Amino acid sequence: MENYFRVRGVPYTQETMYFPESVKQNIANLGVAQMPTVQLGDGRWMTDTTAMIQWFETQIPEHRIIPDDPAQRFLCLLLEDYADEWLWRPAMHYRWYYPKGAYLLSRHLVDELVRNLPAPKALLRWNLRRRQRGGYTAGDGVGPEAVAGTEAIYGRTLEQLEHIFSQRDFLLGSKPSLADIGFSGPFFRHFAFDPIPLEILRQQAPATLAWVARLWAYAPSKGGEWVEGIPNDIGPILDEIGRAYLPYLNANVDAVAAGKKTFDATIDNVPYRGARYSRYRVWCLAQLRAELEAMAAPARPQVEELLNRHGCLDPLYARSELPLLPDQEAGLPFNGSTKMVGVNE
Ligand SMILES: N[C@@H](CCC(=O)N[C@@H](CS)C(=O)NCC(=O)O)C(=O)O
Repeated sequence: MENYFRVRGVPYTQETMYFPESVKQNIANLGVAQMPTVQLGDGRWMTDTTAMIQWFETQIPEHRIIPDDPAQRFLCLLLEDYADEWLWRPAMHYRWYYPKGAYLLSRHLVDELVRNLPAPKALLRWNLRRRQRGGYTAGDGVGPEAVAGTEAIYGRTLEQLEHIFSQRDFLLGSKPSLADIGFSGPFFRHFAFDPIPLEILRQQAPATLAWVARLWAYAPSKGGEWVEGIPNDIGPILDEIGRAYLPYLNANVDAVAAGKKTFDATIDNVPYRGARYSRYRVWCLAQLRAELEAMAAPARPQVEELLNRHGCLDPLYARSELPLLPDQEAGLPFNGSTKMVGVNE
């Protein structure tokens, strides 16, 4: 969200959320407790980066980061969703699995987020490590047999991005798009911040590390252009989405439809055991379909051909019924109905 505000030249101040006060405040203001939240100058509260960015795009027409070209627009939305909802998995893994990350980040987060709880800091840190592993790594499908496969996602991502950022400054050209902002989610505060993935990034993908900083330093006055159409070197990311992310979304749809709060799924040969179901991610899949269906000819058949070439079209439509709640997420970005994973249900 900060990268978005900087790229768009939106002035903001950052404030810490405190546990447990901010959780109560979030629920009262927004219906869900998650970060980041944004308070507008008129006092209104907002949640969910994806929905907030789309809302800000409608409010500030000049220098939009969602392209008008329908194929590029769809690509941006797909890459944003993938980076936000799937690359987050290796990001959480690296942060909480290895003691080096878990000790550093539990110290950092407890020092920053907890001020009034009358408990020893060491206990709070231990409890946070337990909570995060139980909610987001081992307790969200990444058991011992999924560790190597989860780390391989990061390795391939670095190869894909390094190739791109050795050729040009941003994913679609010489200025950022929503796709860059989506990838900044896992990169800016996770891969380029946490000790283990940062060391890998430094050694294996220096051009990608430079992109993290370049995005942070971008301002609308710097200008730039997008290329025409979809660059071929995005293809390997689309292959990955077709092989892994969309099949995961389908396994999640099956779990939500069956009311199974945890599920097992082998995705791209990686056995995830006891992954948490996510109602929010059913909505993500529905949004991607709706975007494609809203596209007119000739863009739609061209995009479908591209998706098909990279194994994304079949898994996008592999489930006929999506088990959405009535009006699910209709209140976003001013009111949320579900959290990212099912920890509030
Ligand atoms: N879809 C939301 C997800 C936000 C989210 O889940 N944020 C995490 C921290 S990065 C969170 O607040 N988790 C709440 C918790 O652990 O209880 C978005 O993109 O804003």
